[in-house]
Amino acid sequence: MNLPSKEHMQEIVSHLKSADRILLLCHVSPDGDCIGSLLALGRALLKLGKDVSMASEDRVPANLEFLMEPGEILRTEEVSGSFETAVAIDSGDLGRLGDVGTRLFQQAEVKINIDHHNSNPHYGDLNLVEAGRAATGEIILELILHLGLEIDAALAEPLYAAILSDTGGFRFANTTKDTLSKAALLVERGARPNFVSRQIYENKPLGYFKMLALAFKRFTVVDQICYTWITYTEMAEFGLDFEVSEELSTFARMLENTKMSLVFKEKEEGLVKVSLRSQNGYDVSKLAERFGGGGHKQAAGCTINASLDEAISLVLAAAKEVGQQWTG
Ligand SMILES: [Mn+2]
Repeated sequence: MNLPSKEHMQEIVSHLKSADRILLLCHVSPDGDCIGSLLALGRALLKLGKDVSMASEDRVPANLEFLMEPGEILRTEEVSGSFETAVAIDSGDLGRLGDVGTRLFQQAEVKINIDHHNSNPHYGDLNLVEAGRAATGEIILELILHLGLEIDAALAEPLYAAILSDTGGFRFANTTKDTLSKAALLVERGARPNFVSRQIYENKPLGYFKMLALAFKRFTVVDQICYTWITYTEMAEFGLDFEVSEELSTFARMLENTKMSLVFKEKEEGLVKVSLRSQNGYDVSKLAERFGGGGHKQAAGCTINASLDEAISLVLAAAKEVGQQWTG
């Protein structure tokens, strides 16, 4: 594989080679990209003999637990000691690290920011931000190769999971020839495509299908905008963790003749997470930014402190206004 030689890449490589105590952090509501990237980089640095801690502010979702050894990823509140280097992974802004995560990051002498979000404000001392990448996992793969390490199965599988997750199973517009050739390399090195897909996308409890059925029944289309919602009490009745509701957006974006989809997920009373998805290259990250969120052009999110009804009418009104300006 040919490796683009980049100044910031080289700086980070030489810093990591000389660093000793390294803390790796992923974002709140961790997804396959950040967990896979975190594990791969953490394991790579352990191979180099570094003292590495990996931490997540929130619990690792059940469908990603197969990637890790028990206890391999700490909760940020369990992290102790000081770190000379902290690496933020897949976090579009500093706050995405969570309250404890942000504090740990800021306490480190050297702060490294590795990400692929367009809106990333380069909050690290060293930044490796490549918005053109489908997944942070792609950047981490290159970083590991630049560190001079071989990719074995223990590195390949989490990286494969990272790329699979952020391309929606190699279906989203960010899937490129380079993405697929990286995935092919990872399979060659021991990643198991069918096993990983089954763990991440299938293997669901019955309550998952009941939740989908309810949310599907609520699909409403106005001005080519599809929206639906689920409440926290419903999620509890179905025996599901909040994170599982994230997957609703994967389905909402499948609807024909729509410009965008909005999924309103009530996390608790008065707190609603909104997932925004668009088709045909429309930019929903701008819409999310209006509500203090952000993300990618075709996939973004925001959190609103309001009742479910209020959040729906607020975001829907803004979406209608933005949607009217979209042609194509
Ligand atoms: Mn990502």
